[in-house]
Amino acid sequence: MALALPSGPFLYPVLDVGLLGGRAVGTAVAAVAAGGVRIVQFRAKGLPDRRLFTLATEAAAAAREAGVLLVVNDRADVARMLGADGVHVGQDDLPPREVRRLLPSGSILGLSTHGLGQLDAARDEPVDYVAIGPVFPTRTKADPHPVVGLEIVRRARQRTRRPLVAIGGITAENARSVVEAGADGVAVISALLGADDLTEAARTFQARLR
Ligand code: 3NM
Repeated sequence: MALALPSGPFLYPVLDVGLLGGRAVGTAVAAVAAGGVRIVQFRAKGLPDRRLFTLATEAAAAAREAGVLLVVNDRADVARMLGADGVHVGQDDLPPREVRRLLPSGSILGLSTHGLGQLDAARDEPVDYVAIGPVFPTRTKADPHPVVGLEIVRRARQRTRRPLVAIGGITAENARSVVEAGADGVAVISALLGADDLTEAARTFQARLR
């Protein structure tokens, strides 16, 4: 059975293990789940594989326990080993078509895009959602693409019927504008992980989305 993305505007925390501020990744998964989140992404860049695998295992156990969907950034191999619910790939990662072949049927596959050209190019890719960003300036990515802004989110909405996830600089304050521009979901790193209370931050975010 195909796994379904959350319905209605959804918050999609990207749990970057380099930015957890001393929290264990499993604790972070449980905390956002307690705040009502239905889907999380595990992201680890630049770690040795064995360490990445250990952390991803923790995240997967916590996600299963909390009943939230777990998407693994980039690493289809790790997602498969852990029986995760999906994979998110970027433009420079393995091609979605090949990743799809590695995953159990029904898995969630997402693809990052950074403008309308890439969005159009993704039309025939076997993905379940497309992400677009950065919508606003972000300091989280070392070398971010140019900001696309809300207008590109609006135009992206008109060009695809696929679920659209916006990312980059999204906060509880601006999240509503992103949904009004047409995003189905908002993927967020620093505005969540920078909060002292992740559960409360997730709740506040979601209240603003609805
Ligand atoms: N991808 P924050 S922007 C991981 O544009 C990532 O595809 C982006 O972090 C893209 O919520 C980004 O802290 C960073 O701005 C998002």
